[in-house]
Amino acid sequence: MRPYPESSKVFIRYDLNTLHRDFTPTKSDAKLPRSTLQDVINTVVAGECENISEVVNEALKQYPPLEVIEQGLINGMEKVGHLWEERIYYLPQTLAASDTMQIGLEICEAKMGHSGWKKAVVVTHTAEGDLHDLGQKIVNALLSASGFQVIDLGKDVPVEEVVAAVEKYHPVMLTGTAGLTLTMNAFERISHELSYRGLELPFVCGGGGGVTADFVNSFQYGIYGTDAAQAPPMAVDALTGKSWLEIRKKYNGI
Ligand code: B12
Repeated sequence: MRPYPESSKVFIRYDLNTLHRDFTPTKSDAKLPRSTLQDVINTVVAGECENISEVVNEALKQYPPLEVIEQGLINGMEKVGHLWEERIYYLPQTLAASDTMQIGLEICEAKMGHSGWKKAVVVTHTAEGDLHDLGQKIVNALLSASGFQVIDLGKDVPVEEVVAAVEKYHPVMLTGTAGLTLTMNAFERISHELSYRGLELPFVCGGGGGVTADFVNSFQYGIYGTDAAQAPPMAVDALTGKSWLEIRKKYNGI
């Protein structure tokens, strides 16, 4: 029987290798010496869950946890965000990178003893009756990478549960994803409930099926998101005091 070839030569990362980028520091990173932080960045970008504990622990010997989070993990995930926007990375690479970042975050947070470095809370969900949660997972990954605390309610979330989460966590923004024309009406029901309870906040909805700008803009607080990559800048707008109407105008033009 022929022996198996060495695995590193079997699995070639054409996505990364053909880019001729090794994720060495960019201009904005120039102040960073080639360091363990760079290893953290590279490990996140490559989505190497199996290696992240070791490189993060190495980095923690040199840098405080907050720096490992901001300069290493988030920096790496920001690069993944760009690769996603450029359509170089697809779902599997993005989710692998996000999982890798999460493992690193947990190690750093355990060392800090808290997760108080987060900017603000965003609640995300996939509509009641709907299992199409891949868009939401990307939204979660990109928001966490940008320093937001994501309350991930998951998929097929009843309307009342979404409203209760807004009441409980006071997020700066709520997001909804739906893949089915049949389920997207839950967004409208959520909007009515929020309005009834005086809970005013940007409610950014995206997805497939019939989820269109016309539909989302037809209910109060609704802002249409075409791409998960819009979620972090929208949340930053909300955090810096822009109203849902201002954010809607900026992104949907009405
Ligand atoms: C994968 C898939 C499934 C998987 C879902 C797995 C999962 N964990 O998500 C499974 C197998 C479970 C599934 C089941 C069904 N599916 Co299906 N599915 C798909 C498929 C092939 C891909 C959807 C997808 O994940 N796209 C990729 C993600 C990343 O895209 P996305 O969610 O739209 O997110 C992007 C944007 O919309 C945006 N976005 C999304 N949310 C948000 C939020 C914010 C804040 C922002 C800013 C942006 C944003 O950002 C993302 C990109 O960056 C589509 C067909 C297609 N090619 O689209 C059919 C499709 C959605 N499914 C369909 C159907 C009919 C079904 C079933 C009813 C089939 C059946 N008879 O059982 C069931 C329903 C199950 C249920 N109750 O939900 C139809 C829907 C038709 C319609 N108009 O309603 C489609 C369109 C297929 C078709 N052409 O008929 N499906």
